Amino acid sequence: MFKKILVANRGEIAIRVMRAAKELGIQTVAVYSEADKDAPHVAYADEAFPIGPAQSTLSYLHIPNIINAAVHTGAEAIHPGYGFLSENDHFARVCETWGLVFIGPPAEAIRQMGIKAGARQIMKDAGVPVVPGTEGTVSDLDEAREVADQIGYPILVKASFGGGGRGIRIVEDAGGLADALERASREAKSAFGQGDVYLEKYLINPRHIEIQVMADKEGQVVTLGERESSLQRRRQKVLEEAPSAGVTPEIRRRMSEAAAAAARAVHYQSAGTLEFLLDQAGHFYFMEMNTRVQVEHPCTEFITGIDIVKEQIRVAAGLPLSFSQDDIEFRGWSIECRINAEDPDLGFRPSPGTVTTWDEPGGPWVRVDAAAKEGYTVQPYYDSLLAKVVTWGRDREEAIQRMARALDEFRVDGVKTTIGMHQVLMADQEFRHGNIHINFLAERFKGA
Ligand code: MV4
Repeated sequence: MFKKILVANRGEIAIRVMRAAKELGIQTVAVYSEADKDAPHVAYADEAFPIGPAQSTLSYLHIPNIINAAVHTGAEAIHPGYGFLSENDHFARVCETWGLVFIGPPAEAIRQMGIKAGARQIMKDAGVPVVPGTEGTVSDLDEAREVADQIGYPILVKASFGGGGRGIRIVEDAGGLADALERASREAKSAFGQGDVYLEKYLINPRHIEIQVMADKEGQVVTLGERESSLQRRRQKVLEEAPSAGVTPEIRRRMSEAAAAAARAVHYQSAGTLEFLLDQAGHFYFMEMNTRVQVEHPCTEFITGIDIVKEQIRVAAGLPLSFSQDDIEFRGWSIECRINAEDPDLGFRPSPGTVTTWDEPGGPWVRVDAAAKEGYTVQPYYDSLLAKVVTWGRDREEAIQRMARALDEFRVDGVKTTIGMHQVLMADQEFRHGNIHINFLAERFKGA
């Protein structure tokens, strides 16, 4: 096992990773920008190393500074967390060059899944259902017209490179196709430096379901069930849960099989997530693979009892997963609410400032992963996630009641937060019935 690892991230996920390291008896190195000298992740670490100015391109995204920190402190491996360098295959390769272990999948698996049109083809070849659409990228307007006529409108134009909803256009009819292709391609080119696009049939009000997978160097691939993350606004996830109220045991079995086949197809290692869209008829389609640990991994940890980050570190050190598929039993229900420093009255604009009151919820089956406290200043440079409140219950109803109770206990002053929005959601009848889909929040909370 490693003696010392470096965590190339900040905030709650940096602390989450260091907690796993500590339980494994591993020393931790934090890195920090000039804005983060007094940040909680720095205080938590055994040692800390500065990596540059506040702006993340010059610090948390600056590969030479991070490699230098690892070499200088004698760390043997680097955990990238989520965001920042976590899905950068170039970074994974540079780590290798310097004799550092990247705690994540092989660089080649990251690269393959980063090219969305290519990932679609790999999945198709592996027998994983994909949304009807083009074979690879669109080469010209004639081809696009032909495919679109075949699959029927509405269709989506998607950028092959990048993600996060950039470079996506809905096309209602043949008249809008040329313009959408042009705009999506231009947007992708300016955002990701690459303008390739592909077409998919546009699914109406599907659920967004993802399967957690883990794999080790011995080729063992296990699946840890699904999470539902349909509740998003402007492509930002707001609330996740595991399992999903829309997934039957039969769908779960078939989706898990598809996810395992997908992971095998790219010789996956470490933790990863296969994203699917599930339509109202119960058909599911591969959308993307996330080759990192996700924000919402605690929901899966609650219903399986598996520490996903500890397993990532084990696998990176060359050890087998500590459990097999037969050991996995799902128990109860888990919900995660993302508490952001945002102002609901200003269209959820980020609300930086200094936290003057911080009273976290506690009690049975409530987990709070946070990196804020009294006196902590929310920086404008980074994302606005303040805390994740995660609850477990024997069933969905109990997990929701417990979340409502936990949210009521949570007191934050000094910055505006999304706690109130979650309280409204917990009381919403449609949500309580589990009748949700990817457009639910936009429809239910117009302007919210
Ligand atoms: C889709 C879709 C409907 N049909 N693809 C949005 C982000 C990107 N990664 C994929 N996205 C979507 N792809 C087809 N063929 C709807 C969305 C989508 C969405 C997906 C998951 C969660 C929230 C969403 C919100 C709007 C649109």
